[in-house]
Order: sequence, then C-alpha cells, then structure tokens
Amino acid sequence: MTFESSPVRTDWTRDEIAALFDLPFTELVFRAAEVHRANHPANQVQRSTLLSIKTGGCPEDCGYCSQSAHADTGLKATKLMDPRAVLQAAAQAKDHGSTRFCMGAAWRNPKDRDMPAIVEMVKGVRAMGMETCMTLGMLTDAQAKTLADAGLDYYNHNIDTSPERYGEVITTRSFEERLETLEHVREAGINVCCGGIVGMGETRGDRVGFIHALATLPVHPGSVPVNALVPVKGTVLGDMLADTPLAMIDDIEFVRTVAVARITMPRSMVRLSAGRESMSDATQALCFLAGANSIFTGDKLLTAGNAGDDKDAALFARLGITPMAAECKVELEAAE
Ligand code: SAM
Ligand code: DTB
Ligand code: SF4
Repeated sequence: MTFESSPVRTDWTRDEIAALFDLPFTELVFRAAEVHRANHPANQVQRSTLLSIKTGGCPEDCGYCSQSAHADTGLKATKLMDPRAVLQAAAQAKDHGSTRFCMGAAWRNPKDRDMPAIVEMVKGVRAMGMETCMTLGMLTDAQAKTLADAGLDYYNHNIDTSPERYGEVITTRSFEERLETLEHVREAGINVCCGGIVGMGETRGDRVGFIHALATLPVHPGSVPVNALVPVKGTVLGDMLADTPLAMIDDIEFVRTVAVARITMPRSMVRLSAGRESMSDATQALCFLAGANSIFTGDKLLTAGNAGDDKDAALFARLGITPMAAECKVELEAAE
C-alpha cells in the first residue's frame, strides 16, 4: 500500500495549533480524516495490550494515578512479576489478536538490579512475534541502551499535560526530566511512545500547549496515547472531579484533541487510550474518523477497567474496522 504522505513538521507554533482547535468541528474532523487517509490505512486500528508488571507503591505524586504512594486508593502494592508469568500473559494477549504488548511498572525509575528480569521479559515477548513496549519511569542513557540491546521496540513516557500545567499535577519530577528520558530513549534508537491525559480540569490553552510540546519534539513520537482521565477515588484529580463534575472533558473537545494530534503528527499512531470504557460507541467512532488508529484491548489497563475484547469486537464489526497487522507499520515505514 502506498500513501500520499503529508509533510512532517516539527516547527508548529502555539497559534497555529490554537487555530486548529478553533475550527468549526466538522471542518477540523474533515481535515484530520484527510491527513489520516493520506498517511495510514483508513479503516484499520492497531491493538495493544497492557500489563502491570509491578503495581502500586510508587514514590511519585502524579495527581491522577491510583498507583502513587501519595494517594489513598487502597491499591495493594506488588513486587516485580516473574518473567514467566509475564510471558504467559503476553501469549494470551497474542491469542486474542493483540500485536503489541506494553509492560508498565509503578517506579520513579528502574533499579539496575531489576534490569536482568526486564531484559528477559523483552526478549521473551519479542520471541513470540509481538512488538514490545515498556514504561518504567525515568531511564539513564545506559538503561535505555540496555533496553535497546534487548530489542525493545517502544518506550512509553508521557509528558501528560502542558509544560505550564505540569507542576500542578506532579511535583516530584519536572517536565524537563521527562524530556531528558525521552532523549535517552531516542538516542538509544528505541521508538518513543509519548502522550498524556486530557480531562484533568485543564484549559483549552493547556491542551494547545500539550499538543504543541509533542508536535515540536525533535522527532514526533511513533505512538501518541491520548488518555481521558479515569477518575480514581483517593487521588487528587479523581476527588477533584467527583466534587466538580463540570470539569470533566466534553466528548466534542476530546475528539478535537485527537483531531489536532492527527493533523500535527501525521505519521504517528494516535492511540485512544484510557477512558474508553466510559465513552459511547459514537464518540469512539468520531475519534476514529478524526484519525485515532490504535487502542488498548483487554478488560484491564494497568489497574483500571477497559472496554474488553467482546465489546471491542462488536464495536469494530459495527464500524467496519479491521485490526491492523503488525506488518502494517513496516509497510508505512517503507512508503516514506
Ligand atoms: N510509572 C511510569 C510513568 O509514569 O512513566 C509508567 C506508568 S504510568 C501509569 C503511564 C501513564 O498512564 C501516565 O503517564 C498517564 O498518562 C497514564 N495514566 C495513569 N493513570 C491514569 C488515569 N487515572 N487516567 C488516565 N491516564 C492515566
Ligand atoms: C498510556 O498513555 N496509557 C496507558 C499506558 N500509557 C501505559 C496507561 C493507562 C493507565 C490508566 C489507569 C490505570 O490503569 O491505572
Ligand atoms: Fe508512578 Fe507512573 Fe503512577 Fe506517576 S503515573 S504515580 S510515575 S506509576
């Protein structure tokens, strides 16, 4: 398959991005759909599966996260899983049609003593023919190289929100530290997966700043997860939303965010991520029209619920969407 690819720009200005957000809704979605079709197969959606390989007790204070030790969510902390159990879960995900397995640990950063088990997981999942992704917190350049040598395909590390809002959501690490880890990952030759969360009570200006930060990275992330906040009781932001339900993101504004991500980062996979469980089929359909072309499958994300395979199979059938094969990415790269 060949595509008439859109030019990839990393010099977007905030004004240009704000102007996209301001377009009449159908005009914005139409433009995003055009960019999507010029760069990706229109009715194919990639499926990735998540596994929490080390849950809870995290020293970071991310205001949205059920796994932060600063939150009071009642979540039980666990140790790092045995690689054999991880490989069993990956085999099950593959049986269910997933092509990428994403392993997440509730760490500020991995300790060097954890790396051998992590490397075993990456090698094992890769040997099954699935793409691998890890999200383990901050990495040194040496740790990024170790992961690259193990064959890791993607590393997820989100900027989460605009640089100016960041300090209100997380105080234990800085936006700049996020960028440093992304640089280590890029320099090690691992594909970057980087996005964030909307619906945290941020302003439109923060959403502009969030997309601007992603679209002006030296290289666009290969995958851009757009999460809608899953409000968890006992977290700062979950409790804030329970008190002020009006702060919850409206579906149309969520679709606008997806559309602007698609237009500004034409070649990236835009992933409709957390929060899908509480979205209507119609909203998800609008997201796919606006250029989202990847989802998380299975009935669990890391700790929160997800739509589940049966619901997703029904949604795909209803919309005439087919699952994207892993090779598709290779075709896209070859078309460049
Ligand atoms: N500890 C690692 C880190 O922060 O980089 C990896 C795991 S962390 C759970 C991965 C991402 O999940 C976060 O950056 C955030 O964007 C997303 N996330 C976490 N909790 C969420 C929630 N309640 N709703 C939506 N997205 C969430
Ligand atoms: C991402 O941006 N979203 C995924 C993945 N990267 C690791 C995680 C979503 C987590 C949702 C809340 C939970 O399951 O605890
Ligand atoms: Fe820890 Fe990641 Fe949750 Fe932040 S998002 S508290 S770093 S697990």
